[in-house]
Amino acid sequence: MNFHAKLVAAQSKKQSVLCVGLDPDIERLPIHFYPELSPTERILAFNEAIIESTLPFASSFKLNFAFYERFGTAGWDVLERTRRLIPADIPAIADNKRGDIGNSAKFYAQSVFEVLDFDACTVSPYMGADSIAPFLAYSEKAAFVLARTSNPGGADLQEQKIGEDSLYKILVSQLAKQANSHPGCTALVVGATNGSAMAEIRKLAPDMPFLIPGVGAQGGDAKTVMQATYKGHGSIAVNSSRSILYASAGADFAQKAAEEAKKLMHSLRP
Ligand code: NUP
Repeated sequence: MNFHAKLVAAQSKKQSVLCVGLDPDIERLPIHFYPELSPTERILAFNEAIIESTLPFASSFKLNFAFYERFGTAGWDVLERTRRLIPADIPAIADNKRGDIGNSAKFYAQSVFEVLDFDACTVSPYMGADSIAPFLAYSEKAAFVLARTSNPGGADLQEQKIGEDSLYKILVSQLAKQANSHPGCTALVVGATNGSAMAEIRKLAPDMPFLIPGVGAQGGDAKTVMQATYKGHGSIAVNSSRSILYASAGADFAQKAAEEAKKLMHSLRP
């Protein structure tokens, strides 16, 4: 089953577009949670508790590699073990933002899709089509291309005008055309913090799946996201990390994470 079919199946089963972000920040872990363990083993135990408690409400999980790579080999090990904790029928998305010449990109693709066995990953479009192509060569997987990001600096380049159009619109138009030859594989990252950009991108790419981060800690609004982008099961995966992971700093963190995930899931219904 390819990434998109898996996402459609998980979203229709759970009636949820919520993607729980596993971005564990050791400084924010509950202080009394396994204090005897090493930082990376504490992170693994934390992730396990979060996956278990939020699973009823999550139709995908996303791991941002920064939160693991910062610990070197021990962090990489916990990344691999966390990925294996995600059930096989739930899409696992790697947020690793790759983008390099084709000859190098093919090994980044091999790493994330074959070695780590993620169902999808994020890629930066700055180096052009040949830097993304090695990811699209995996017909069972998907590449989410950064289109209009949620951060304040996202406007610096993405909103630059080239002729009549902004750079991000030119990018999306090009990708939407090529998406037909890679159905379900070419997807977009669209930040939740910019309502008009979300709507513009949906117009240009009516059939492409969107990964939408920025709801929760970054202030994106669930209702605006749904109105601007939702087109049925598999059309969007809405990510939130900090608002769920750190809903409580106490012993009840897993329960509070589940409550927050449930609340967000309900606010993301059409
Ligand atoms: O445009 C983007 N905005 C964004 O926040 C693209 C991303 N990949 N992200 C990632 O989504 C970010 O790096 C983090 O992993 C997650 C959002 O986390 P939070 O703001 O919900 O805690």
